[in-house]
Amino acid sequence: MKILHLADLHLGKSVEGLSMIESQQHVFKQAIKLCKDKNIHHVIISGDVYDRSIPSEEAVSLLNDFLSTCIIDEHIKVYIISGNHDSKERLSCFNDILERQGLYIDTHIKDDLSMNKHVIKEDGLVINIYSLPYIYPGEVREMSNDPSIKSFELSIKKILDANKVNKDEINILNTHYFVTSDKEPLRSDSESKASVGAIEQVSFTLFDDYDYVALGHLHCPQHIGRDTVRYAGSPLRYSVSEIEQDKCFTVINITSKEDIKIEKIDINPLYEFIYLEGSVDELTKDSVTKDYRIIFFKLTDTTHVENASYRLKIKYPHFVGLKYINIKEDFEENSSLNKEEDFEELTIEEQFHRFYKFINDKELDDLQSQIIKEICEELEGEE
Ligand SMILES: [Mn+2]
Repeated sequence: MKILHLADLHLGKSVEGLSMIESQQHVFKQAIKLCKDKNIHHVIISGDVYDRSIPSEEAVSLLNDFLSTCIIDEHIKVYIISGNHDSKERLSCFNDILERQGLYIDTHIKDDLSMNKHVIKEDGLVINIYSLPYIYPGEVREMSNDPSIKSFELSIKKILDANKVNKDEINILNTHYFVTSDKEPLRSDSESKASVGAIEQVSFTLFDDYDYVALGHLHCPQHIGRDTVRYAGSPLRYSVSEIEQDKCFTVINITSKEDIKIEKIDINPLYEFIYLEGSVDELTKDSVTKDYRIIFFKLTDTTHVENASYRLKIKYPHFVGLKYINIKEDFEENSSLNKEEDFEELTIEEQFHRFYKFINDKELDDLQSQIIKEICEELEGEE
């Protein structure tokens, strides 16, 4: 029995102004082909289906295409929970009709804290999929009338304690939280930083009763604590910090309660996401243009280059950003230069030397020093 685990689709997302919708469509095509090739009839999506609580029309239409192909054409059942980026109401409308077709979208737990449970009976196995969508501790505190619930950890423990699982059956939990072990998890800049902090950390040991924990939230595919507590990760690189991360489809292969194996299958992105390093002149020298790469430039120029973005954009249409690696960009915020006590006492020439070194992390060369000397002398002559 196989299940495809997906998460953090962030449909409708743009990366530095470039829409990811075609790339996301390309991922869905591969997902459907994978299900057909491997005879997979169940797909779990662990939250952050959309990038925003009010998704764009094209994002809604893309999800509709994917779900109808799965459910109507391929008879694949789909189990979705909401993440912190999703609107509970917008994601779960028409639920009663959809469940009859094999689409289960859970955005709430019940008032008595019980989670929705979906039972799969296949290949002689009974598998329960429990849905625990992203819920704030305050909501659980109110529902349970328990003022002691002040953290995510306590709120999740409260919910899990209210749901007794049958340990003779195979139990899967589909959820979307910042789950950690004693090892630091791999993080990305495209995760919402406001919602990934110490107060949100939940220990993987809370989920010991579940044979597989399908996680969403962190964008790097990885297991937490044990092999079967797992972030599927986002299917695409959504920020420069993810350039090095290999994105994959996670397939759960269940033979028995004791035998659950994970298979990771590479996702082929429509656009590769890479760094290119060099000066603006070097990077725009050749006539070859590489269209199918999203590029973030690390510019080696030591001064800001006029029209750099424009020149790069002409050659590299999917250019998403640049950084001058040899120039300090943050000197205004962290400037200590004019706070230096003796700075005001220096001559203009000395001040310039110090300023140049502060910005460029090196001294003026002989020719530059000579030019500055002459300019300063000229200025002094005018006074
Ligand atoms: Mn996410």
